[in-house]
Amino acid sequence: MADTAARSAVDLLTEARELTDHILDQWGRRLSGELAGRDGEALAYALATPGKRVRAALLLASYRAVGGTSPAVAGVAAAVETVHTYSLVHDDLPCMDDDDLRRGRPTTHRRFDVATATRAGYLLVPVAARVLAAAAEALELPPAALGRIAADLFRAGGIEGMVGGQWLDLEAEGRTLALKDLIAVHRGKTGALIRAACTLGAIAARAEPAEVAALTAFGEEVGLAFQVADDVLDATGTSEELGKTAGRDAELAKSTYVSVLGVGPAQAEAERLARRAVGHLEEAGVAGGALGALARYIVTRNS
Ligand code: GRG
Repeated sequence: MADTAARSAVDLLTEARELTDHILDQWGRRLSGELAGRDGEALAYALATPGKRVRAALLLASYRAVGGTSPAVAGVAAAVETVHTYSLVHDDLPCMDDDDLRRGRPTTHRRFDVATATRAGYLLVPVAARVLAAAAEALELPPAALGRIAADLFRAGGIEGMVGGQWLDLEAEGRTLALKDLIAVHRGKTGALIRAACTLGAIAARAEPAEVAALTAFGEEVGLAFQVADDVLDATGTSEELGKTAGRDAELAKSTYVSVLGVGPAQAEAERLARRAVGHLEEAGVAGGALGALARYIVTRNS
C-alpha cells in the first residue's frame, strides 16, 4: 500500500515535471528572443532549472480530483511554478539567503550577476501572468474563473502570502520565534503558494464551492507540512541530496521547527499535518488518492 502510494506520487511528479518543463522551456526560448543579451539568458536559465514541480503536481491532482480532464491545465501549473521560480531567484540573492547552489546548479546571481538575477526575478512575475493568460485561453476558462485564479495566485504570491512570509522570515533572523510566529512565517513564505496550487486546480475544474474549500484546507495543511519537512531536511540532508546548501538555516540563525522542537518532533508534526490534510478531503468526499500520495511524499522526501 505504502509502495503503491509512493509510486503514484513519483508518477505524478514525473508527469507534472514533463508537462511543466516543456511549457517553461518554450517560454524561456521565447523570452530570450524578446529580450536580447544576459537578461534573456538569465530568464531562460531560471525557468529551465530542474525543480521537483511539487506545486504543479498538486495543482494537476487537485484539478483531476474534482473532475478536470483537460491537459491544458498544465499551463496554470506552469504559471504557479513561474511565481515559485521568481521567489527562488530572489531568495538566493545576497540580500536574502545569500546562496550559491540551487537545484544542483549555481544560483542565478552566481551564474550571471546580482543585478541581472534581480531583474530576471522581477521579470518573472509578469511572465507568470502571461503564462496564466495563455493557459486560460487554452482551457477556455470563463473570465470570472480566470479573475478568481489570477487574484488568488497573485495574492498568495504577495504581501498576504509569500512576500509577507519572507519579509517576516528575514526580520526574524538571529531571533528565536515562538511557535505561533514561526507558523505565520511558514504559512506565508511557503504555504501560501502551495495552498494556492490546490485552490487553483479546483477553480480551473469549475468545482463546487465545498470542493474548492476542501482542497484549500488540504493545501493549507500540506503547505505548512512542506516547510516543516524542509526545516528537517535542511538539518539532516546533504547539499548533494538537496541540490542547495544544507545547514543554511543554522548558519543564518533562523528559527525553524527543528530549532524550536528538535528533529524528531518536527518530523512527527510534518506527518501529522499531512494526515490532517487528507482528513479534509475525506470529510468532503473528494477523491484524494493521488493527493494523499503527494502529501505523504511531501513529508517523507529526501530532496
Ligand atoms: C521582497 C521580502 C521579499 C520577498 C520576495 C524571495 C521571496 C519573495 C520569497 C521567498 C519564498 C521562499 C523561497 C520560500 C521557501 C520555499 C521553499 C521551501 C522552496 C523550495 O521549494 P522546493 O523544494 O524547490 O519545491 P524546487 O527546487 O524543487 O522547486
